[in-house]
Amino acid sequence: MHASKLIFPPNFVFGVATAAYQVEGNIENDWSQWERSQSLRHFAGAGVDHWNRYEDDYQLARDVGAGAFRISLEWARIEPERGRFDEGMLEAYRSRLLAMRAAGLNPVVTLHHFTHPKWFHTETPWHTPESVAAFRAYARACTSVLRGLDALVLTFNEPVVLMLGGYVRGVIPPGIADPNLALPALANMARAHVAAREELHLAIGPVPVGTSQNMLSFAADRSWHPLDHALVRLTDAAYNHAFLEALCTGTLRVRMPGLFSTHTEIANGRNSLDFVGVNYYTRAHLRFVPRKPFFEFHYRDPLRRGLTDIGWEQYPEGFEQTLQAVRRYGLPIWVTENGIDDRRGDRRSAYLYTHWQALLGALASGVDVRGYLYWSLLDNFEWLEGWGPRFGLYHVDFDTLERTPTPACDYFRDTALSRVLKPPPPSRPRVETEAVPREVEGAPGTVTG
Ligand code: IFM
Repeated sequence: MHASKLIFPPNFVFGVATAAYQVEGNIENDWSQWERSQSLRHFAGAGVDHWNRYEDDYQLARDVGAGAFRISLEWARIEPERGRFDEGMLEAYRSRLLAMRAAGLNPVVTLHHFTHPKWFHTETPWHTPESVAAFRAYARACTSVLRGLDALVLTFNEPVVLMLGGYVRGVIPPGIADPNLALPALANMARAHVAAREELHLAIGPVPVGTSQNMLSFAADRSWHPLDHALVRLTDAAYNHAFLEALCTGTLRVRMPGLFSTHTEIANGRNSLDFVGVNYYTRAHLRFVPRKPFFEFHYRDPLRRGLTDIGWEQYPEGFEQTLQAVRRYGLPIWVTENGIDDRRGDRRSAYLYTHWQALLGALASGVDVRGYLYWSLLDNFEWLEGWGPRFGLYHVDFDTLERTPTPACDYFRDTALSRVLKPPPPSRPRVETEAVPREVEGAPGTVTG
């Protein structure tokens, strides 16, 4: 292997990612309301008490050589009633971020990671224009948290996943299953990004503002079938690129024949991204079927690498292809999520190795990737999958909340500090729970089930 494919650039940033509702604990928002109203089997409840243990968790991140830490601000904590901003909460988030900086971690801050205040879906839902003003006001309030912190800011995490889960399948809040409202909702999220960026730039200067895009590698389920290939092209454009393109060109273009299509102007959307956040996990196989929604979605394991515990293919080749594809935007790229759910804790280092190889391949061919944030620092609440999946570099005992390093912690630290990619030592299982790999059908992203 060429030397540059073994060594990370000196300024390359290794870090870890989290999101408020998945770790903080005791948040009252649209999702907690949804858990109760739908009688879901899983409740986020006390989370993993990151709210109280944040300083220890920053130290855990430092212990694995991380130089950046991604959190999200919980809108419901900051604006529990429409128009009433909780100053104490804004100060609490600010002092957390100052502590993060003091611990030697660069803050990466998401303003919106799937959840909303309880009032949002009844008063200003995403498919109405009022949503944009509501998000603008929230972002304006957040400027007092972010001032002078030199943070990277992500307006939205995975807006397309939210649109599909919340507005097409109706399995997550707001629980609407109406494709006619889905694209207006997505267009307003694009407008809300623009509005939030304007507020941030106005109040605190040219802070870099991006979004995190869930990006899947897609393959034709039947390599000989032209309609499966057509589906791959259309879905790649709609799922992976339409939102990013809207923020680069100023037009949201989506075309999924028979399902939905739009060509919508996003005022001031052109050049409204400062960097692209890529969340990459896996590959999906698409198969055309002659009835709505005209496709089936499968996770398969043709290369016999073993599906992950929740049934995703390990496909690092798709990571490199994804990074290459994002190059088209001519913007710096941050990997804002990548990781594996690994209950036994013996596959994570190998997953990291193969995905870092892919990342180095992209870097060596000139793709401008600035950093890599592992999802996640800690085992956490995985939305509709609840407490089953374990993505954490640190294992969390959900009864005692004790954090224990998985074998991948040493490997992560060695690589982050040396910047040299070496194969990991073989990992022994951390715990003896056996997970049975399976083939899974469904829709993208665990948040949609
Ligand atoms: O846990 C989620 C995260 O909230 C968004 N991206 C995918 C992760 C793993 O499913």
